Amino acid sequence: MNLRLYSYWRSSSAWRVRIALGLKELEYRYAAVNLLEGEQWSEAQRARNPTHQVPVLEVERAGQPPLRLVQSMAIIEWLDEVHPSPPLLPATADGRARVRALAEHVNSGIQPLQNAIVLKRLREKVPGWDRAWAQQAIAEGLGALERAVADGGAGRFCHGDSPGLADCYLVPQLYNARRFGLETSGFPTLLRIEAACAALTAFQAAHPDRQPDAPSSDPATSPATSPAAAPAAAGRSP
Ligand SMILES: N[C@@H](CCC(=O)N[C@@H](CS)C(=O)NCC(=O)O)C(=O)O
Repeated sequence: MNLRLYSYWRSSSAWRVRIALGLKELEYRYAAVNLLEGEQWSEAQRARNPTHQVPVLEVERAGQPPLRLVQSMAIIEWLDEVHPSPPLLPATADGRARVRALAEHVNSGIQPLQNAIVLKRLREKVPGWDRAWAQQAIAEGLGALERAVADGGAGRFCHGDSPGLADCYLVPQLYNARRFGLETSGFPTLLRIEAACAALTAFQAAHPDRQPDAPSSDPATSPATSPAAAPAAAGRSP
């Protein structure tokens, strides 16, 4: 099976999938879609994903037509079903519901309110208002997430002592908070978990600065890439 991830270095949604691929130690090719230069609006990207967004995970399997997976949640759950070890979801239905709720809290409750297209439209309507809007959405969202994570289910990570689905969503969202100039010290549980994640190779390798399309990327330490057609690459960190 060959995997190719259409990604953008700073896309928090693609970053979630990069973390999951790393935790599963799956090799993949990295194909950059430059969102800043509008490459998402190409016909090729529309064919991959009708919403034009990243991430898209392309799966090639012998004797089967290529599979294109979209939406980080669906992609990560697919990875977890097809490559169950290590599991990214808990063994119990109760645990899975908790972890999915935490991840959804970011996926549908925070990130869509601060993504680039929403902020662009806000800027067009009320010039200069987009940053304050994003700050408020993230601050309120992370405040609720802090309370939800600290409900007793957290261990070293969002759920217990192994990294999982919710951690894939938490770490990129904290990065986005800082991008928008938000003070994060009011979220001590989230910061403690972020520090535990940062110690893991999978999270380090998935960081935006380590991606081949990052402006300061070091080719020696990032997966190989090319726009849309990449040579060999590895989700595993070096
Ligand atoms: N719910 C989607 C969100 C995907 C999303 O918002 N992708 C953004 C980047 S983080 C994107 O491709 N934006 C296109 C643009 O900015 O024009 C997912 O989890 O995959």
